[in-house]
Amino acid sequence: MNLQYVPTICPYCGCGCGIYLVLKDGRIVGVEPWKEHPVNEGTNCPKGKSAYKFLYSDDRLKKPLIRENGAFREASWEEALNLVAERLKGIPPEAFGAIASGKTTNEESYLLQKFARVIMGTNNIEYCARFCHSATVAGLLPTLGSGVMQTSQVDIEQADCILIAGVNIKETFPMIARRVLRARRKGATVIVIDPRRAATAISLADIHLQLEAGTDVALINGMMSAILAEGLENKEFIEKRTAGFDELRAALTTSPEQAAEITGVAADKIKEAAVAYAKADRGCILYDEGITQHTTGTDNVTALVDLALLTGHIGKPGTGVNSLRGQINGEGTGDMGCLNVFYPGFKRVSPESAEFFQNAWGAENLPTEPGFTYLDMLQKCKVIYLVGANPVMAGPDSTNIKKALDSLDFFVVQDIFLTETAEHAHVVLPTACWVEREGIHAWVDRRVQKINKVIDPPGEAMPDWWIICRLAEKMGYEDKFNFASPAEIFEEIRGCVPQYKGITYERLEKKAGGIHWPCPSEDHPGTPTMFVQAFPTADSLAHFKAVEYKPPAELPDTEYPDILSTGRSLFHYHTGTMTRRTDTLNSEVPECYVEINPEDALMLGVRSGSRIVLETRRGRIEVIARVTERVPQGTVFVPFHFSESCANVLTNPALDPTCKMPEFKVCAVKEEV
Ligand SMILES: Nc1nc2c(c(=O)[nH]1)N[C@H]1C(S)=C(S)[C@@H](COP(=O)(O)OP(=O)(O)OC[C@H]3O[C@@H](n4cnc5c(=O)[nH]c(N)nc54)[C@H](O)[C@@H]3O)O[C@H]1N2
Ligand SMILES: Nc1nc2c(c(=O)[nH]1)N[C@H]1C(S)=C(S)[C@@H](COP(=O)(O)OP(=O)(O)OC[C@H]3O[C@@H](n4cnc5c(=O)[nH]c(N)nc54)[C@H](O)[C@@H]3O)O[C@H]1N2
Ligand code: SF4
Ligand SMILES: [Mo]
Repeated sequence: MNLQYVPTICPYCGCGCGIYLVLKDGRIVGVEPWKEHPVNEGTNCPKGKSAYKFLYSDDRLKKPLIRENGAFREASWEEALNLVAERLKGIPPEAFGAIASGKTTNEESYLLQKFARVIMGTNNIEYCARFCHSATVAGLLPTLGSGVMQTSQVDIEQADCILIAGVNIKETFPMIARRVLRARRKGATVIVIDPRRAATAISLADIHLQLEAGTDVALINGMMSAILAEGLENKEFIEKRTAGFDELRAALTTSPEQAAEITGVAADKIKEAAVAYAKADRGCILYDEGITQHTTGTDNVTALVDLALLTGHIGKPGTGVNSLRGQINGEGTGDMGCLNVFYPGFKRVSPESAEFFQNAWGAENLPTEPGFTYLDMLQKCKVIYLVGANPVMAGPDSTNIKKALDSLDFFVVQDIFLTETAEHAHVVLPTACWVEREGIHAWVDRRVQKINKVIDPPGEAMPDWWIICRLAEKMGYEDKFNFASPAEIFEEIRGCVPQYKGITYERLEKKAGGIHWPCPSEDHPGTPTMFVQAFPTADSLAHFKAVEYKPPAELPDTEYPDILSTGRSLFHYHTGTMTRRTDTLNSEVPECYVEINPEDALMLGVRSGSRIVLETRRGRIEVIARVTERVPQGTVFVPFHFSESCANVLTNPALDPTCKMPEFKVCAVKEEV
């Protein structure tokens, strides 16, 4: 027996935990802890412990598929790529769209945007960040100049007050929850803002502000009024490092009492939380989808920025307004320019950026106007090339998304499984993933780490980077996609993305836990904490921006009397393509469920385990009831991990007007038995 232990990084959430894969005769048979890895120090959540199982699923895609007479047939790479290249040639820029992935490596994401821009001439390139952190970018860029997480997750331990807004870290960022617990043991106060009493509120909160869904702006404005009333604002910080304070103060009319009326949280509790955060030496805000996934997502994020600026809790380790990007490459794919308004390195789409990349790539006529956003692309483009996303389950109002996909002239999907989305494709291309190829990713705290190739992909599956290069070749662009390895692609990235300039494969091999970008030179240690000296704005200052409370787009009425909220469970990941194929995880939560409050359950006459129908203006699904006090009366919660009873049949596609984020977290619903 030949056992090998190979270190790598977990394929799931944004924490980026180290694990050891155990190989027996070249096959992965288990996972062991990696004790020296600084993110997790040997602990892993259940997903990490069974991380490799999906790789060996019998239904991995092993050959390209071409749709013929309504059914898929297997094809050779040569035939499939020739067909795709043929169909893409001559498509006008505005008719083509590319959807990138939070799962592919930086090298692969970079190539896909280069394909869209250089070959197809369009900025129609998007990825799941539109449904995740578009509100962060829209909220943080004008105020702070950058939309990234500002402290290393490790340094959260240094905070003495942690405000957790709309993120259930105990289930979704378990290693960050571990840091919060350690900080709390050292005396930190933990405030949780969440309409649900989910695992995080139960296990970590000293103060739980259980607000009505969608009322965060009112709550935070109320907290700021309380801080000003007590004179607890950080005058020195405001004076030296910010602009616009007087305007904020003038606009701030919501008292804690008025906030209490809107949010349902007692005014005293709002004041208590505000004072605890303001008095802290290091206050740390952690937020995620409960803040961003609203028609007011941009405003919610902006209000949190105002709160951090008012108290000066920004620019030191263990402080900041920290957006938690949840995918293995949620940060990196954005860094690589897979957004309709950004070239790589967050260079905003403009004639100057186009010129910069024309020089870098030896390309001509790069697009200078923003492309369509994700949902617009699905509606307006005729041809879509989608790499590693599952919008039929992850997009709002999925019935409408299926319709849009079925009306495309040509649809190519590149995935590891025949997903709910791939079912609608004309051509499906089988890819390698995770440890079947090498490359780098950027995790939640801009932590860049490298994943090495450990095993071969199944059948004829090939890495995403290889597929994109071959396709570019067939389109006549071999010279610009002439890469023999991810290492060669990364060298090009280092040349045109300044944040990554000092990071090399060799450095990453040597340093467990990787390097935080920005890293401008090879002797630079990386940057765990942002904004220490200055903000990356035109005047180096942070800018206050007052926002006013606006209600969600669709509130309960007599026909649909309750609120539906959607989100995640510890044991599953997103649309479940990987976790539903992992026996140890799927057996914990084998099917879709709805959390319903005991009072509501009593009125309906249901118990845990009963089947109930949920209906919204978009559609109906049947699910198993979980009667629990995790949700307040009048609110039900459904995870979006399951193909049967897909939560997104129900959700409202209403968008934030600034960032086009759908309102996944609030719509009106009725329950029936
Ligand atoms: N197990 C697991 N972990 C994951 C993922 C996964 O699918 N499974 N996905 C990863 C990804 S990509 C992401 S983006 C993150 C997401 O991580 P989270 O944001 O933690 O995920 P959600 O379950 O969507 O939970 C958001 C929380 O916001 C609360 N909330 C709902 N509405 C409101 C509101 O109006 N105001 C406030 N303040 N809170 C509200 C919900 O009750 C819920 O507790 O998780 C990452 N980690
Ligand atoms: N109702 C509701 N909807 C939501 C949310 C919510 O809270 N509520 N959250 C939103 C958020 S935050 C996010 S981030 C999105 C996620 O939305 P998506 O990113 O669309 O969902 P995933 O299931 O992560 O899809 C990733 C796909 O990539 C495939 N894959 C894995 N590895 C590789 C690889 O190496 N290469 C390729 N080509 N493919 C690979 C997987 O099989 C899977 O099909 O969902 C959003 N949708
Ligand atoms: S916390 Fe995230 S990265 Fe760590 S083992 Fe769990 S899913 Fe993997
Ligand atoms: Mo996400």
